[in-house]
Amino acid sequence: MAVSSIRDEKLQDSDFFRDVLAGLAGEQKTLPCKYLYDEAGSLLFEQICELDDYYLTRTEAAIFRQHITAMARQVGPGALIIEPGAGNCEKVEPLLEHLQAPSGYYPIDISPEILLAAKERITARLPNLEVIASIGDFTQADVWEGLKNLSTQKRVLFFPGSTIGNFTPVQAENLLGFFAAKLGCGDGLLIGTDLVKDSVVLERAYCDSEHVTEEFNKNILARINSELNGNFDLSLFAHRAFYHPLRQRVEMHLVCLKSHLVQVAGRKFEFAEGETIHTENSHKYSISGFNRLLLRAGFSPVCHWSDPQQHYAIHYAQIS
Ligand code: AVI
Repeated sequence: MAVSSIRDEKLQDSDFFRDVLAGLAGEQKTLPCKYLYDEAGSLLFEQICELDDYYLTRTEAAIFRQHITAMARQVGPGALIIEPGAGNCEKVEPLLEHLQAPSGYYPIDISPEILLAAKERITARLPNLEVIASIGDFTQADVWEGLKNLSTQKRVLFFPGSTIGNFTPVQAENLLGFFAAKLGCGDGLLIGTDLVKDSVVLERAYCDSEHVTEEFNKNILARINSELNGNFDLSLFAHRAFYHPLRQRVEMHLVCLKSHLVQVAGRKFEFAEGETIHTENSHKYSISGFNRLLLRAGFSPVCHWSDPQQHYAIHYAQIS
């Protein structure tokens, strides 16, 4: 068999291939936001986190800094901290440092390089802490298997970054329900959410003046071009992000500027002028709205910490 046809077969077997083709075939074209994060997309996201207009990352970090002692007290002694989608594990470090005799740290991530480098860094800083790195997709059952062999007084799931906002409320409820099923009575969840606020502040965060979010959004088309043999002309699409008050979310789209045909993996897709590809939702919650979501998923809300401007919140909830 020729090398190119083996490559094509592999390509057609991938989730990326299936999801992109299905997403572009719909009435409202969509692309799952998880595909924004290839290597280039992840670097652009890191840049977004540093932007003045993108308040989320620095606000969450400030809340952690200010309330870390109270958070550690709430988690309690002897806890095992589990972090799905841990990445470089930087956000959890202050918490690990402040905990009383934690029984271990169990980060889960799809990138072995990033996770193993983080494990080394944490072990050098906290040599008494057992770090058990689990490599894989945190929505899959196998990456949680390692927990069965670990005895602990209490498990606490750490899920910062407002990642939960990128799921629809129904998906978020299912994901939190999946997390709840990994925990037992008295176990906890420490989770970051972006709060509902003035649409001007929200839209500035997702339409930043330095155009990094625009580049991040368009990068998904570049990724399709290089990985799925697409021929998107990036100059024929514009970045658009707006707050939808009824859905309480910022929607990110790519707007087609001129009607034309695009080919992806040999399939043709028609684009009309003004038509959009919906690339991301970023849901915003009130405190009470998120508490209701926690309850539906099987958690009892305990407390939350916020910043003075009420832009962002970190919630602690438990299984009771
Ligand atoms: C990863 N996630 C929480 C970000 C957010 O704010 O929804 C992703 C993002 N999209 C555009 N800017 C940042």
